[in-house]
Amino acid sequence: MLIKRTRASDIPSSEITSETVFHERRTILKAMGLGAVALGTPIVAGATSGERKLYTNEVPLSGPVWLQDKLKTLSPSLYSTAEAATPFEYVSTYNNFYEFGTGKTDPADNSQNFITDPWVVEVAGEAELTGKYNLEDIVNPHTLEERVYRLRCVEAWSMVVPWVGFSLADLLKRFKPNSNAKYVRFETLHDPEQMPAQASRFAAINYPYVEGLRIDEAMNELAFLSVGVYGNAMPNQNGAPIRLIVPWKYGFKSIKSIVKIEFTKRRPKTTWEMSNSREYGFFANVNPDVSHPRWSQARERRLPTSIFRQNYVDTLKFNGYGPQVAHLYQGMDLGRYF
Ligand SMILES: Nc1nc2c(c(=O)[nH]1)N[C@H]1C(S)=C(S)[C@@H](COP(=O)(O)O)O[C@H]1N2
Ligand SMILES: [Mo]
Repeated sequence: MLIKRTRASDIPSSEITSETVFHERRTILKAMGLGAVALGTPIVAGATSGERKLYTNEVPLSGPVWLQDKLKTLSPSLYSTAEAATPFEYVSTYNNFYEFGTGKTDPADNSQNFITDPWVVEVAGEAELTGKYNLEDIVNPHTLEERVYRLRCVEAWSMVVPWVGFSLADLLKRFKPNSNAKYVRFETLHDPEQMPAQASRFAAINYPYVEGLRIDEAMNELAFLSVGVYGNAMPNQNGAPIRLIVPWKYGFKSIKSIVKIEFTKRRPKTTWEMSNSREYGFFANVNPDVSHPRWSQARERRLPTSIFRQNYVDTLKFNGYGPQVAHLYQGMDLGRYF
């Protein structure tokens, strides 16, 4: 269940895990010797009753020092689902990141030397402020929060992931988009020396990977830029150092390892649409009533699964985020604009 929309300022202070409590919790777990053994086990340890809980995989903080400092002030979000998160070991080993290979374990296997620091993001197009910014300058003005969101892949599997990040709208507003800014286009790094699939003549899709949102979708409170999972920096295979999360849309909209954000007049051509527009649309809203041409979208396999227990659950329209986003599509034929 998604907690009803509430202004951040309305969160009772008793529900916010203070920095001190967060530190204490890490310290307590270390003292209990849980540091190593707990790897892969989500410890949802609220320090005292009434505290909202943060997920951690209980390994030392990683990433650049400025990010480690910000991670220490991570706070929970009212937009988090109360469903249990998929264990870190699945979140970080069952991935789609075609730049590193099309197999589910390829990204984890092939991205370990991927260099994500320093990292530059270009902001371009229809806005008052544009330019190239170090990742630190992109992230620093924002408070990091944990958003536990469902992620529903178009391939009909899903996970629940405790992302770390901040509101996309809050970032976009800093650049003062003008009235021509009708869409936002995102681009992944193109670096064939680091991303082996980009060097292949038989690539499954065109690179760089491109995604886009209508400006009102991008400004929706649920659209999120993520720099980590499980209280820590983003694993390379999950799209380090910064990626998009659009929880009401199929996973392919949630573009990884972003190097460019552009405000555009026209709807951008997106990677999967270009690859096969009959099967993958621009909108890609999760919808159990609109089948993929080759399979039903009515249900999904919630990870972790095993051959003995496939763990099917019903797919929800807008992935269950209808109360926050259904108004964006009022009057639209979702079967046509899939
Ligand atoms: N650049 C890039 N972004 C991408 C992809 C990709 O192949 N390349 N795969 C997408 C798909 S299909 C899904 S389901 C999610 C998977 O995110 P995860 O591996 O962190 O679960 O990333 C999306 N973002
Ligand atoms: Mo996906």
